[in-house]
Amino acid sequence: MKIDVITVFPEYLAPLDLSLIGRARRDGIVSLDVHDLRRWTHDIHRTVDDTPAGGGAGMIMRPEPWGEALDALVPGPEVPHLLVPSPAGVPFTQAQAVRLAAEPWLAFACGRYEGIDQRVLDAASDRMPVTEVSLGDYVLFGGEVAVLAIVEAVTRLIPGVLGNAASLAEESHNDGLLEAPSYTKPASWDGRDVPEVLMSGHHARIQRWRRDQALLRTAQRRPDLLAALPKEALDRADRRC
Ligand code: 6GU
Repeated sequence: MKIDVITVFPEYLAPLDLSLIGRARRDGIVSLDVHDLRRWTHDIHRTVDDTPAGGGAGMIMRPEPWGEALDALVPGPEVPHLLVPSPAGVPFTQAQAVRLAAEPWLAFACGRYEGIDQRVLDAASDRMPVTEVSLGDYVLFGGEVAVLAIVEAVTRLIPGVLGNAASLAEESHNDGLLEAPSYTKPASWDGRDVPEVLMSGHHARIQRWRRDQALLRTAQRRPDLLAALPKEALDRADRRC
């Protein structure tokens, strides 16, 4: 997968050299380039923002550097899926991460200040898919932290990036539920024991316990997820829980 990130703070993306994503890049599974938007400015101050049309607080990113950046990075005929992190975007979910993991090329446009002039996204939409995505209902200074999160969520789904593919199947959100709590050794720590069922070696009972814990957790913490489950997703034992 090819990934391009356009930002006025390239250093913010430095963590993408680390850990499993760094290894995927060195292994050639992911090719990731971070571009400084100011490369496409021409004035002495390398200006990227200006006051909002119609008035109001904050600054908006001017369209010209963005237009030049996208022209330079996307000469065609192939085009990336352009993702624009924004608190006004559609919620980023595991389902979307799964879809994006199958794409050959992603580009991220990181807005700062109060966002990017809408004409940039409208013009880009004429030649490539564009999606504004939000991490959740809170406001960050800019899109860079969202790119770190999205790139991590997407690249770990690419075959060969994660060591153990089985852990993907068993994690939170895969079946629409939050994952059950997990434990390791020692069996007793500081007066607290690992739940006895997990020490039983009884695979079916363990599976049932984990499923019940997932249902309980999801009901307590994310009733919206439970309500969204299709009816067929719950078996008879689930309903007793
Ligand atoms: Cl994707 N961007 C910004 N700037 N703020 C956010 C966000 C994204 N998601 C939640 N808050």
